Amino acid sequence: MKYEFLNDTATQFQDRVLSFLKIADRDPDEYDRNAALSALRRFGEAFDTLQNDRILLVGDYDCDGICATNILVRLCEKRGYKANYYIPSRHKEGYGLNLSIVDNAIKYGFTALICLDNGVKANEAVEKAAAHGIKVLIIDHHEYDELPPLYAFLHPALLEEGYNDCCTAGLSCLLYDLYDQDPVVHTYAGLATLADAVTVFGYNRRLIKEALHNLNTMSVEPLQALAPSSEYTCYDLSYQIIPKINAVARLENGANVNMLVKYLSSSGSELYGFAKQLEEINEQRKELTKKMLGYADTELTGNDILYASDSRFEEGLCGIIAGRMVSLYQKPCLILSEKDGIYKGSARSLGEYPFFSKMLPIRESFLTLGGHEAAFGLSFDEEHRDTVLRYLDSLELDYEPVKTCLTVAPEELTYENALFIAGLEPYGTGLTRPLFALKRPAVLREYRIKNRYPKWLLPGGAEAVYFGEKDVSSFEYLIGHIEIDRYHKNRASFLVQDVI
Ligand SMILES: [Mn+2]
Repeated sequence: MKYEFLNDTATQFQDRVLSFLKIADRDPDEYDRNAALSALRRFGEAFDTLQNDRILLVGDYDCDGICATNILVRLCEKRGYKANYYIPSRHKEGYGLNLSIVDNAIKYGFTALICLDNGVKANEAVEKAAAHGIKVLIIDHHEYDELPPLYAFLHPALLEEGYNDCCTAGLSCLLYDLYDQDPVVHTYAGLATLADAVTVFGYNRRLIKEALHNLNTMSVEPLQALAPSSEYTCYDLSYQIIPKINAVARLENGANVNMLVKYLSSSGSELYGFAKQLEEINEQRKELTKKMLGYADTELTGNDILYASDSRFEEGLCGIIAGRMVSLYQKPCLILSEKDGIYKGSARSLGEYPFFSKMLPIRESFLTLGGHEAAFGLSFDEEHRDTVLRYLDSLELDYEPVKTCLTVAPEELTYENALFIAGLEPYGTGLTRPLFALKRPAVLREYRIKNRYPKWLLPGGAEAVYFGEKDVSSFEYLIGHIEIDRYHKNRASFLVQDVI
């Protein structure tokens, strides 16, 4: 990893951070609370006409899709609508609305379909439903080209600035708000906003903050049961709650994802039964991830692009494994699970390397190919295996990632500055936690955590800790984040990410 330093010691620390994050003159919380949102209102008017319909909500199996479906279930209940929901199985059916769901909707007499977090790519299924007189409504934030005529359509691209990067649960929350305010709905929308890695500005930022506030001040049991905490932060959502929700669809033999929609509306002993099950599924997911990391590490091959293919890879975990391999080897990576002559894989890029675009010259070789530069999925059959792998071997990584960091002096590692950095949360897409470079400081004392990881006590009282594997006997800079010390609440701590 290459680093670039921003050195501007003349400016005061906090101003330096604001300009480094490019929010010196842009308030990330700012958005127009009174925006007209006419696309939302039009959708609401169409939704108002469904009182005599039999509605089928078709969601997606990830956290955003599940939360959006739960929000629509709540809204339909509130309005007295007759609605059922269905989340297709990732393994048996794949993502989104398909022809067999439409056939069943026709068979069982549904008269309206609302696709949540899917639908903009399901033209054939949508057209079939419409041809049978079913009203099709879509709430989705995935990119789309051309759409067949729809009964109603809600997409962030149709909304004003500050709202135009909402995830599906965020859009569903806006719809719910047209009728009533419910903090639980806002909490789920905030959770999904973080889970879907949409930008953390404007309305998205408000939702994430509301979610944290609600979790800290009221009962939102289905989430609190997954991660008990006395003070919820984004960390709890991203690393404790969201993975447990997403784990269900990742495992082929986990559980039916539809249970999650119900879980988010459950209470009492039913809730704790579900929560226990989610806990177990997540443990299984972790166990399997560990095994797969082992396989990947021994089987990884390739030149500048790394890849591994194995029948023991669980399809739903390939993305996680690819991501870990990228950070380990600093090269783009593709992990393929092989089953009955079909290869299904998840790819993760390195930094800004346009991995997805590099696949386009051989797109004819793929059965499916979809996603974006940083992360995408693909599949191909045995017949195209050699073409694809040889093509990967031929690619050159004509790119080296550079991370920019702000230099910081040891005396600036104060509690006040750590509080300031924490006060700018939530960090995420578009506003990444600032990275600092600390020139090798004078050290008062060095300890080892678990006899292994170094911890340095610095003259100002702050501590620096490093959980990495690099040799620390000689280095020039510590690269890392400034945080509030988790154990001594009135101290700053420097969480080292790299030593150079
Ligand atoms: Mn989504």
